Amino acid sequence: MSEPKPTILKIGGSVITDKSKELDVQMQAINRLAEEIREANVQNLIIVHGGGSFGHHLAQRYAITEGFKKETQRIGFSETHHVMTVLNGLFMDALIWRNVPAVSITPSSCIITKNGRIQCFEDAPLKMLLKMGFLPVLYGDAVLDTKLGFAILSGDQLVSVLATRFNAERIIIGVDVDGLYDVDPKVKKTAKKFTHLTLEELKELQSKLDKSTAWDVTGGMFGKIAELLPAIEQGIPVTIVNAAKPNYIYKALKGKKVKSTLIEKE
Ligand code: IP8
Repeated sequence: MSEPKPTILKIGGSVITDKSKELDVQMQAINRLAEEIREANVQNLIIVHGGGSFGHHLAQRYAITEGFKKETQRIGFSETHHVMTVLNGLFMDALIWRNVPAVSITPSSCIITKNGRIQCFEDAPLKMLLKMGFLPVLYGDAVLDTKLGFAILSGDQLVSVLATRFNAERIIIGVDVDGLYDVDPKVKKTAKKFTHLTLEELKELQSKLDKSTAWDVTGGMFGKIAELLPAIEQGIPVTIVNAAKPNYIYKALKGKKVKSTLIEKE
């Protein structure tokens, strides 16, 4: 019998934290999302969340993405990883208190990167958790790197690797806007949202997408999309949906109609 195909849900750091303020958690959003995830009750679900104002500020302050260059960065690596475990703990609390059998997987304990790209990933515990009906939860993290000493692993790279490795059924990306736009809709009111894109259309668009966002060391919307290309190429559909709006994630998980952008291979 073939392995069941998982659904991969990414919750952006901009939804569960206020990215403009350091270490500012949005507990209301975390609780609401935990409720929606419980209600949707999707089997074979894997969740990945981002760093928001927990990981990104510290990663930037200590230049963690540049790798280990000076002694003062050592405590910075520890701090960046630690605050991610704190944010993850708050998310886990919200899920487990609602009777969701979620189990946290610490990326820095099972993944090593090479120049920022995943080189080795011990995924046996994750596979077994899924098999046993648990909901594994991972996150963007500060990880060890064979070339740089250490690096930042974005939740989006993790999503893409999980999806391609486990041949996911679908990917749902929860962000703080209604989908993928031609320009940043928070800056330009006239921004145009895409409802459906093929891989070819997406590639054409890529050069025009928003390349950076303040406080995001892993590349904002542009980085997100670039990371997802291998999964889309493998035929895994990606839905980009607003996780900051009540019930959008619930509807996306249930496969119901919701304002979003769907990206498919063809
Ligand atoms: O928010 C980055 O993960 P992302 C995590 O998914 C850190 O890009 C530690 C900055």
